Amino acid sequence: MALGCEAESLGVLPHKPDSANSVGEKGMAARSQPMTRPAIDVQPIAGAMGAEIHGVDLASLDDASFAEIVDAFHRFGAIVLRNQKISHDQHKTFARRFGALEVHPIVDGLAGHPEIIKMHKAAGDAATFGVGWHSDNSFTERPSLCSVVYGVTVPPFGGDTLFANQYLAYETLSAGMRRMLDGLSAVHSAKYAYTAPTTVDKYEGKTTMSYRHTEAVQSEVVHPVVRTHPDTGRRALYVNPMFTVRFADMTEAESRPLLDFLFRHASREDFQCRIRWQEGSVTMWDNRCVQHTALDDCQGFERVHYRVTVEGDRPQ
Ligand SMILES: O=C(O)CCC(=O)C(=O)O
Ligand SMILES: [Fe+2]
Repeated sequence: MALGCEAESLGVLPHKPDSANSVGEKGMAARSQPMTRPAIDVQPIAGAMGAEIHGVDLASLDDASFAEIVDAFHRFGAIVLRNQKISHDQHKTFARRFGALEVHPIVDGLAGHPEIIKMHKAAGDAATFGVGWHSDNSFTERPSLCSVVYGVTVPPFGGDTLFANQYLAYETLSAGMRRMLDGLSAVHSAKYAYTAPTTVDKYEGKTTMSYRHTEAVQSEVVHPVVRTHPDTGRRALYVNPMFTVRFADMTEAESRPLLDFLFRHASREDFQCRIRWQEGSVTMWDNRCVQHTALDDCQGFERVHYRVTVEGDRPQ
């Protein structure tokens, strides 16, 4: 497949050929049946990761097109499907093909669709959900496998989303650092990201998003610092500045210098891609090997996106 060669020469998230994952196998199967292959157009958008996809309709998606999407998802880490028009039910039906949907433990979902978060920034809002590098829901025991976000009201400029390839973040560390990190675990918590001052108090009256201050905010969970992706078999760095608070069995002060180095390294420009939204764009990313951040640079414009996340495995 031409794209596969092209993608691998770019050094982007190559798909491990011996992947044992069932969704991955469907992707491989589709490639061996050229007669039935749909006309889906996948264009890489940066050297490190990311692709833009045209020629699919998520409202009526056949299995062959889905297999192509899964294949691109594994190879590029973040993909944007342009020109979609989907209802909340169609959004959930598409995301469910990747696994069970999550109900966010802290952010309220839509009435009638608890799995869908409306990420709303009104014109003049100070708040933009998701600003700061992170991997979605890493503060939970089984963090999100992927996030599927539908852009509905998009500013004329600004409000892009940045992504960073965490396979590359791991692979570009020295052998000594990799060896040390391989043996470490880290504590993740939402306690700084979702405290009352950063949600309820700060944004009181200034955002339509609402938060539940459940015990999920204060709870802590331990994950390996380097995780193996269950589908691709590749190792990826798995610490992020929004939710990783310290190394296991160390204090926050002791952990800080090395964590700060890793956070800076993990978001290096040459590991990134940038997705510019359009109305009707559906962007999905793999939280097991990608970090992302929203950009809060569209003051004065309304921005509305709907997000669904799919439950993942316990990182290993
Ligand atoms: O709105 C964005 O650009 C991304 C927000 C975010 O972090 C997310 O949807 O998980
Ligand atoms: Fe996020």
